[in-house]
Amino acid sequence: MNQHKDDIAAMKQWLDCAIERGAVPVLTGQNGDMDTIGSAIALSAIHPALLACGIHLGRVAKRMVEDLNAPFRKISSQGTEFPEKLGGVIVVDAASPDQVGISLPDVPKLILDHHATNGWILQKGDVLVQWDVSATTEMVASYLFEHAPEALSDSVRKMLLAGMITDTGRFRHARTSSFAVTTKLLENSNIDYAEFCEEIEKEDTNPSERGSLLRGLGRAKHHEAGEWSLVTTYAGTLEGRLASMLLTTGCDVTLVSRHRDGVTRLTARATRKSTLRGVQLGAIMETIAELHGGNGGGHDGAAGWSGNVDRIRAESAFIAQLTLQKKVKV
Ligand SMILES: [Mn+2]
Repeated sequence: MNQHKDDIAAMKQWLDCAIERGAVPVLTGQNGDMDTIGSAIALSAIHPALLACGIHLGRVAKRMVEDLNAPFRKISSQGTEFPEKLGGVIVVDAASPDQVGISLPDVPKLILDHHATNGWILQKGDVLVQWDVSATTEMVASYLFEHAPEALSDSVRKMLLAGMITDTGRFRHARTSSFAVTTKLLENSNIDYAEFCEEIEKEDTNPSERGSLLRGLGRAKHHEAGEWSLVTTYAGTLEGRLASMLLTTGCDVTLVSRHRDGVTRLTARATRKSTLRGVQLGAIMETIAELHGGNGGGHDGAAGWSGNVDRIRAESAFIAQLTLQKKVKV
């Protein structure tokens, strides 16, 4: 696509200038999922001035970083000191500044994102690259193929693949372009795809987490939300996994909520069939943030919100918004 070609050129230009000016931290989204971490680490491989950093590593990402001994710096949400000579910052896979979890320094930014909704406000010198693709690692891979093929070691390829595999739900909702990029990542590598998939899927829950998942399943309730079939429940941990598990019951949408220390968090998932027919979870979460405060957004099929209203009210707000989304004939 021509737009993508222009974006890659804009990235190249931004990166060349930033690297000349000084150090360039590559900041990850605060959920620390495999897509954001894999994107940051892979992009950082193009030049020593770049370093992947963020406030949190999710479960899969933590294991991958440890296994591959990948360079990643954990920073704290407050009082992070950046190098004095900062060339700029890159933010990967975060739909808005508050999804990074730290206050960003006032330097030129390069933002790479694939969310349907976004809350970035650009200043002079900033570049936002937003593609309608399944994973941010797909964007980073496209850049590396073009401008830094020497950086594509097996470890870097694995980081990119892992982001793709997790963000597409093991390719269940991958766009066509994801397959082409994946093929290119596997070609000329020593990666055994099936073995690598198993490695990523190795689910290592502890007994207390398994208990929490099972209780979450036990509490699940079915609702008719307008034209959509919705299953809701609440759980104290692993909400994303629980939401995905519930989707296999055959409903259209699932919602898992949790309340801890005065903060309610909503995690929703929808089937591809329902997003094709009009479900837009990211838009629902954004609306909840407008109506009830807090932060919300994401993709059509996977989104979240967190804020200060109680769990029941947040859940009702979600059901009300989902009810408003009309089913379109396809
Ligand atoms: Mn992503």
